[in-house]
Amino acid sequence: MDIRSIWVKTMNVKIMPKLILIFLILILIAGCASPVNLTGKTKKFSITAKQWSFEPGTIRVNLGDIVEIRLKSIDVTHSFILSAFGVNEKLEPGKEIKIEFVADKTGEFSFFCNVPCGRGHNNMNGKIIVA
Ligand SMILES: [Cu+2]
Repeated sequence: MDIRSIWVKTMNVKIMPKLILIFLILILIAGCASPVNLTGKTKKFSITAKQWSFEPGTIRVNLGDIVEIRLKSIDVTHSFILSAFGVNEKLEPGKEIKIEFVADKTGEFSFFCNVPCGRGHNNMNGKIIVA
């Protein structure tokens, strides 16, 4: 038996149990990350974008709700970015857009406009609270 095969055997004995343990822990973590229970409710909102705010600026839903939001701008082009739920919509004046997503995590998630729309653009944001 040469030195290399001894080394390979030793490493297998040392490393394999650790790899198996890591594998089992990963399976356990995956099992705990269970999907959110849906409430079966659809919460509907209408949000108006205007220089330089969203009205309403805060909306509240429950974990597991389906959230439906109708969005429109009543003056210039804005956008509605809600990254936490993969929403990125441009809001052309006068056109209504409907978005829908599942509130599948709790917390406060901000939304904002990323189209430079004038003096108050940087303060044009709001939040969704999922509890
Ligand atoms: Cu803007």
